[in-house]
Amino acid sequence: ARATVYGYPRQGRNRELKKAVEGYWKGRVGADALHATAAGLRRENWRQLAEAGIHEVPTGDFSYYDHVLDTTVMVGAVPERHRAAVAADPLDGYFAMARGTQEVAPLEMTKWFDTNYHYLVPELGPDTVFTADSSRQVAEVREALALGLAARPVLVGPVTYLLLAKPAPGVAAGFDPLTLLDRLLPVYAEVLADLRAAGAEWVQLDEPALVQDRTPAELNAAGRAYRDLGGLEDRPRLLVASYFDRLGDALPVLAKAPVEGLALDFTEAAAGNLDDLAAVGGLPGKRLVAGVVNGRNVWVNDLARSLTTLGTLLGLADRVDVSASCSLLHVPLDTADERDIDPQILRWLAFARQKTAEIAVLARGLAHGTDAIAAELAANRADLASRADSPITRDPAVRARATAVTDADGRRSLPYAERAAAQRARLGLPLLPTTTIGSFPQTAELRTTRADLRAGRIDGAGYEERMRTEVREVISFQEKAGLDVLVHGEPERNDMVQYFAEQLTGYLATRNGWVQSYGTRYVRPPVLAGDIARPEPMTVAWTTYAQSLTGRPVKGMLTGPVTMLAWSFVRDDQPLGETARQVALALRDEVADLEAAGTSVIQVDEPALRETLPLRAAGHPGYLAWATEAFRLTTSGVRPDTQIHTHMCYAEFGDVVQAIDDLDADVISLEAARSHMQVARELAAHGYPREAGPGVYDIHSPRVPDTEEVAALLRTGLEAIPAERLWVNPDCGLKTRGWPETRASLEHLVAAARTVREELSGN
Ligand code: THG
Ligand code: ZN
Repeated sequence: ARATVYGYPRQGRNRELKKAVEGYWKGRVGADALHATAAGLRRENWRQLAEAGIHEVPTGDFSYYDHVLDTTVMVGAVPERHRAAVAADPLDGYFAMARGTQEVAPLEMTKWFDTNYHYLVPELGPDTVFTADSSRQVAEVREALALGLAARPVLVGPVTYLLLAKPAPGVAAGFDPLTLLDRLLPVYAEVLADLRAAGAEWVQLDEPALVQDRTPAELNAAGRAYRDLGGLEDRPRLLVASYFDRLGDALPVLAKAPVEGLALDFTEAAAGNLDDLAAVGGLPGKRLVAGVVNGRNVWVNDLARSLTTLGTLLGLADRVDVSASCSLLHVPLDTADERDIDPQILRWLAFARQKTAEIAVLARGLAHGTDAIAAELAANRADLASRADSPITRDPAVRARATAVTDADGRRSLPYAERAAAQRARLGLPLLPTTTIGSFPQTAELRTTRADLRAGRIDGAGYEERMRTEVREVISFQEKAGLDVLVHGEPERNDMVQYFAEQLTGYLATRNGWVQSYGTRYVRPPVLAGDIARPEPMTVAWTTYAQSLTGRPVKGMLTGPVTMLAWSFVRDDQPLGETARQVALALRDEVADLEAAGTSVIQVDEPALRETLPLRAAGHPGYLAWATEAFRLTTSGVRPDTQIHTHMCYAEFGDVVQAIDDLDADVISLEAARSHMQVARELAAHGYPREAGPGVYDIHSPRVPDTEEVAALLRTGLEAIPAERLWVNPDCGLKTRGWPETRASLEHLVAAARTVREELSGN
């Protein structure tokens, strides 16, 4: 048995790649220096992999920005509007596709399956002409071979590439990119021939799109693709890889295809693959790469259990190799950098570097028997036992409280109509009340202040005073602008998940646990490691300070339990719903403390509710049940006259509108400006009975909308939502914006609300 992985974190230990790429954008780093940094990072990754005992290393998984964009370049599907830039300079053209320029818009970005990685969406149409450019892939194979390593290029497979694409601008929305398969396959054939010539024995084609619900036509296309590619004479051996879920109906299709290997996910997320594989009679004559180490979570593997799975698989394929379930791109690099985490707890965690070691051990165990890895197995058993027995993972008080939760805890004491009357009486807001989503610009000065605190250049008291100054300015601006429901602006928060994770027991924040979110942007997802408790209030002091400065209501701002889970690494030793319930109970206490301190409006954000939907429809009801329960548990303990708001960032939420209704929030704000209030119509069509603020200006761009433009959107909104239930707010938080455009846009927003109020009262 051999050990392998499908991909490794690209950024480098100190995010050297981010620095080099951003330096290149600013003109501070030349192209040669950027290429040299990148080559050095690839070499270091391969060295680490080889040293850890990985026999076959991936190539082509590295990227300056995104591997799907790299695939777009490889198949020559550069959008019309970017062709001139790419022709003038391929590297600058590449970044123009990723980020846009003054003149042209970038490719759209969206989530890579249900991970927190975002890729650039290919734009295709009936006129798309594909041409092969294997240069980058070939060069990386040569680099790895030159180091004496067995190199396996990893490509996005042709079926997944097309299934992830969307119709190019100007192409009919009904255009199905999969109709381009016959044009795309010859290009893949050419790349495969080039890779073989470069010395690659195997090539991996990633087809994660096949783990989603697929139509018979799509499955047929997959069958045809691999019959064609498998039938080529001049090609390396082909390994078709799947991950994130079971292959289901696609398994028999690929098992029959004339390819030499399949890679399957054997973690819990893909439960069913093992039985399905047995049911199709295994993969006689083929290589099976078994993803037994979870590639997207951070827990140490249960080595004994993985060996049992691997042992079962031995009878089902010609040859069984060991891997992670997916690319290690989705986990941080190395636990060795986490000096703030208790060393005992750190032993429960495995980042990319530790996972490669686990894979190598499992491959040795599979090849030579458990005696060959007895020491590793014993140490692993001890680590797993210490986690299972730890008071951190078993807090009796937290567990007793979670067990005692009743349905009544998730229900407001009065129905919406009566709450709305009580809230109207308490808040005394005008028709079409104006508010913002929560954050105000995170200026360079604020970030520097935070860095000063970390570096010890200022103390806690100095930091808090600077933050209070910012809150005073934010409140004063909102009063002058004439907003109705104010916010404190969140200057003290780094990240909307990490900020809370740092204050909750059972949650671990990392120092250097960076994971790529998109391009050069990274997040440090905290780890839900133990039972969750809130030792003391987290936000009350900031909100009450802001409230002390104004007579208008100041909204309390919290991140909801679903988003807390979605943007963290979750426990794998209990159902997600149980973890969500613990987080919800901690947040429920925060809500209660805010209310007791006099807060009349509390917003619980759930931007991740829609994006966390499971990949297959069969998983949706179970997910939505625990997600809704957790949100309601967080928010239902309040008095009828306390108004609960929520916010979601995604415009496409048609498939979760019932769940949004089930949240029973009094007010919801949603992204809507770019779709001209489409969500307002969707809410109306659903019969949504409560208040809503479809965003009236797009905060993703520095453009300032004028008053009449905002007023026009409000009038459109009023066609779907009655004036008594319509709020006026931007699309999303303002933390990425500058002050000048924020000031002007909000002044126009308030003016537009006043104009439309007058129109309503004039009638
Ligand atoms: N927080 C967390 N996860 C998220 C988001 C978030 N996932 C989805 C979405 N938002 C991703 N968006 C971003 C936007 C900006 C950045 C990262 C992800 C970003 N990162 C800084 C960087 O790489 O320079 C680092 C930020 C830091 O210092 O923490 O700008 O909002 N958890
Ligand atoms: Zn948002």
